[in-house]
Amino acid sequence: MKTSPAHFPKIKTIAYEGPGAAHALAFRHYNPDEIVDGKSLSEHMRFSIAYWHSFRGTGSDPFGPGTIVRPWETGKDPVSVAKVRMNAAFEFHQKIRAPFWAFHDRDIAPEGSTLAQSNKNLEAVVAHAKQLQKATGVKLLWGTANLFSHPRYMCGASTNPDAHVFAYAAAQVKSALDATQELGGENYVFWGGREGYETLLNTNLKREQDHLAAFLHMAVDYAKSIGFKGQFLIEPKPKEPTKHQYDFDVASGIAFLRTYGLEKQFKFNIETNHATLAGHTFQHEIEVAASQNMLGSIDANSGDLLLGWDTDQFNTDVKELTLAMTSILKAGGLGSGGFNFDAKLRRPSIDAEDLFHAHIGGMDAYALAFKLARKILADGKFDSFVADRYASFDTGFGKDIATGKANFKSLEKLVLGKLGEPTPKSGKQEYLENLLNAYLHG
Ligand code: XUL
Ligand code: CO
Repeated sequence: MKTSPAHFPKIKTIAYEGPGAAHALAFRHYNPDEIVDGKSLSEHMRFSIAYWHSFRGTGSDPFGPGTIVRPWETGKDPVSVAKVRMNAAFEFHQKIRAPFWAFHDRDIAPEGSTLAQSNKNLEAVVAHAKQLQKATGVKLLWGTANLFSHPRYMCGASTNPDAHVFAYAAAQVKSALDATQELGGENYVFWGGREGYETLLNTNLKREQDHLAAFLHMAVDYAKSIGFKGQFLIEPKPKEPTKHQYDFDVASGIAFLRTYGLEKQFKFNIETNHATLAGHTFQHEIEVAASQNMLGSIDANSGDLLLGWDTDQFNTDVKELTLAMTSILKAGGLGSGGFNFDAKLRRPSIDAEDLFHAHIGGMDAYALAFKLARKILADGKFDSFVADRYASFDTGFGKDIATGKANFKSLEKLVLGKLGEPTPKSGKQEYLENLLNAYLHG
């Protein structure tokens, strides 16, 4: 299919040139064709581009309007503009060599004055996306519905005190699921949007959580009815836009899903900036999800700890990503998930070229982290240290504790008898931090 005229005429497909690359517009660590364990790096990383940031982001912030003006934002009506914009997006995917994309319904197609009109717009753009996917080989990592921008959702969608808003949101997600299914989406994401509260003075917390669960059950049932085989994902975030979001972090997400019998249908889409907003590290959230076999996908970005809000920056922190990668690889990878760059350009980064620099930086940092994590795991030094640290639970009375054969009385007998006082053992944190630095910096 014809996607010309080229929207990025000055930029060629980004080549892998290795760590000594002479050009800024080249990969230093991400070689999509490199084979690792019988699979290409492209297949391992499953990089995805967030449509909302890269193709709908304008650089606006609470203090001023957008700064980024794209030449492709023209056309006779909003649906035509949406299609041209999408051509630019798929050209970008090909040049940056990202095999997946992710969208909200309202990112790709304009909201109409009625739900029927919005659905019509969405269907028209989805048909266009389907052709572009076929022509380029780019696939859909996940779809989702924007249940937070329109004023009707100011008090939430499924947790809105008005059942009418719940019904509207249900109808919207029904169409978003249809769109995701039509485009072969491998996952469907629920990020809480405004599912939370500003004040308990006007909020029935229990009812809102019950309604959120009812909504998710309806989504699961509908997905089943249309034969959608993708993975459902919850994306936790502790605050912003509401003061308290119900999907606070992975641990509270697990408790919620189990409480309402949804734990078999959902995994987690973990976002770095959301983890740090919750007072956790990125790696912590991954470990908590992995510990319950609920690690699904990653929204790859970072925050700025000095700012303290969801700045959604491209992550170039190799140390943070290497630690995260060790946990992801130990968990067996992301399955149908991927690394979705839910990250946006800084407000003054107004050139089309900046979009390339941003994604090159993110992809290279993740690819390098992947390689370092593989080396760390292959060497096994940290793993054997940790295994040794818990070895007392592998034999004797420790094994009895781990296997449920011990009890307070049997243990008391041991301590009063031959065991006596335990011998303190060092946790060796500084030694381990130095070991990690040796992997990162030689
Ligand atoms: C918001 C956020 C969303 C979700 C999709 O903080 O991360 O963009 O990823 O709704
Ligand atoms: Co996100």
